[in-house]
Amino acid sequence: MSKKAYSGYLQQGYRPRSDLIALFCIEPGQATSFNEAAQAVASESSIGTWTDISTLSPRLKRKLHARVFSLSKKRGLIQIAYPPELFEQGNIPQLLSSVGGNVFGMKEVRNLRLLDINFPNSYIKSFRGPKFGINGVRKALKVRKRPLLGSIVKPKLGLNEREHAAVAFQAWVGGCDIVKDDENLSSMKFNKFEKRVKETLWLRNKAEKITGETKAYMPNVTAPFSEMLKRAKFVKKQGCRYAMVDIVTVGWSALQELRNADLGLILHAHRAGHAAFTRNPKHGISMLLIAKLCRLVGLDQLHVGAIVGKMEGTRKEVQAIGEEIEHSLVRADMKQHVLAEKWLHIKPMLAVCSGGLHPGKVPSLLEAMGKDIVIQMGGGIHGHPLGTMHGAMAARQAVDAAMKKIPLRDYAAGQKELQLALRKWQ
Ligand code: RUB
Ligand code: CA
Repeated sequence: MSKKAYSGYLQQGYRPRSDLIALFCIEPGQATSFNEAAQAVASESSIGTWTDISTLSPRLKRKLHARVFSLSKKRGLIQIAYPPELFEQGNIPQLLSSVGGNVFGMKEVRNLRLLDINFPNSYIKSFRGPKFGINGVRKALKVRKRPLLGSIVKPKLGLNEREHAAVAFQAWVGGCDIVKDDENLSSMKFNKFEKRVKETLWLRNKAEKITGETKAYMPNVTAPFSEMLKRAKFVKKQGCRYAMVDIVTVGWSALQELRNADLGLILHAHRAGHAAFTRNPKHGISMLLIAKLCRLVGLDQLHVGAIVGKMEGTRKEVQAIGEEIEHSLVRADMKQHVLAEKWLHIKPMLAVCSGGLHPGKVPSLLEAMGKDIVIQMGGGIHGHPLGTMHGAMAARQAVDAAMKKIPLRDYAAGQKELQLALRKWQ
């Protein structure tokens, strides 16, 4: 590689104005210095390549090159400023092909992690953001203060349409606000999408009548895009409030299209597969950034981790994601690798805590994440010794206890369902 080709991308002390800023953690590759690696990343993610080229005039380079303007070799952190002209408005795939593309495979870096991006106002303005956001979801479900309670029909695959609907019904009647499909349930031989949606909404209506509460179903519309859109339209026509989508496997282009179709559905984002690139703390893309992109695109609620559940994710990381998607002004926190952000017109997105939760975990979850969350339990409801309905009752009792700040053990004294749940899992 020509070291000369990657030179000229370092400008410490440069003050970004309308630039897009990316925060990376870098571990240089063999025989590469930290500064060289930083410049190689800035070059390849903006306008450069491995050798000098006659087609890149000094004038063009001056105008469009990215600048490494902050370096901390000790912490392995760099910040790069990119001229806004390098990014097409409202195009997430193009953004990631630039700052989250070739750079991850370059020999100049052994490890590279894209931690966060601060977007220029002009870029943020080119997205719609969530249609509903936290307030819109609360309004639709008529739940103002407490966390929303959700369940995932389990087993994740295997039930037929009627069995699926019956499980959802039990969860609603027991006290869940929302019931969702699991990430790998779409339209199966044994459980067809349209039939499932019809059967489940039928029992949703019945559950609403019985309980006097608003109940929601989140059918998983994940599929190749044209089919996904067809399913989302079908769902809307059937009187459903939500659609759920697997964000990583359908991809950014499909997500943008789904949001821009503006069907009036609350969009629930499941992140199955994110850990393939978010989990290694040294390499890949942070979940925080994935969450920011989902908010820009305009999904209404997103799985962010559960801290006390079955999936990886430290308390601080999950809290930082929760704050990033909820606040309109985010302050920089370099300890947590968070850049400042002004979200302008973009509404807050609701955090979904899920994965390995049961009633016993509700108070600590609420303490860590606040009450603007969806608490989802699959196993933690359907695994209740008395079955799904009692499991949902136990979960709702745990939410009520936590809202009243009464210790679960005390609250459970008068509530058989919660007592049994605590006995099994605590
Ligand atoms: C929940 C479940 C969800 C996970 C995904 O089921 O399977 O798919 O929440 O993880 P259960 P994350 O309650 O039985 O564990 O929410 O971290 O993306
Ligand atoms: Ca799941």
